[in-house]
Amino acid sequence: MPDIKGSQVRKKQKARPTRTNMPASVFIALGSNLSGPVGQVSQAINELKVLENSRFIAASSLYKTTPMGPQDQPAYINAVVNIQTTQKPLELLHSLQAIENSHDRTRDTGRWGARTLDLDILLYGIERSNTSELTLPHPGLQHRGFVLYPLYEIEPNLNVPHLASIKQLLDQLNEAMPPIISTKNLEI
Ligand code: A4P
Ligand code: MG
Repeated sequence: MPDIKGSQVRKKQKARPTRTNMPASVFIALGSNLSGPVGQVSQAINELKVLENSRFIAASSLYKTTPMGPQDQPAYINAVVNIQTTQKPLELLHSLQAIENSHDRTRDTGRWGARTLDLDILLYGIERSNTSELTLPHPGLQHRGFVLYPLYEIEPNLNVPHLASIKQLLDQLNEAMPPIISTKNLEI
């Protein structure tokens, strides 16, 4: 006699969507202070809109921010994008690095040096990672106004996994909001 009960159970388990195929909500920080930063960030946002196996949810405004780190470098343009993706965390990191490279990103400018385009994964769902290749949530998230303000703009009710609400993080930071760049009438 075939084990009908067992095979039905197995069938049911097979039909159920597995957690690994569920899209994750991901927040990505964009930053640039070289080679036309407004254009660099705007173009990168367009590239994220068509990222493979992903759905674009929202993009913040563009913020003009004072450099963190060495002060003898141009001001930055920063923004945050929210996507849903079925790309796995490391796969996504490599996709973002490929976009950085296509923007002529070099990695020889020293710590916190000027760059054409930086794409950092701030949050990948509630995922935690503690390797040097990928740290999640991004370790700088709660210390950076240029990340928290655009994040707050697109998700004001966000509870930052493993940290606090976005409002609490902004209160703790106690930093003025950087100016928003109007991209109307701008050649980008
Ligand atoms: N890496 C680990 N975790 C992550 C993550 N969550 N997302 C690894 C992305 N990458 C992650 O990155 C260095 C390594 O971090 C990679 O190999 C990756 O595997 P990188 O992009 O090559 O170098 P980086 O960005 O210069 O490094 P770092 O230290 O992350 O710099 P930050 O923290 O991004 O700071 N001032 C203003 N106003 N606005 C800015 O955007 N950005 C920086 C760079 C300095 N000052 C700034 C700004
Ligand atoms: Mg980076």
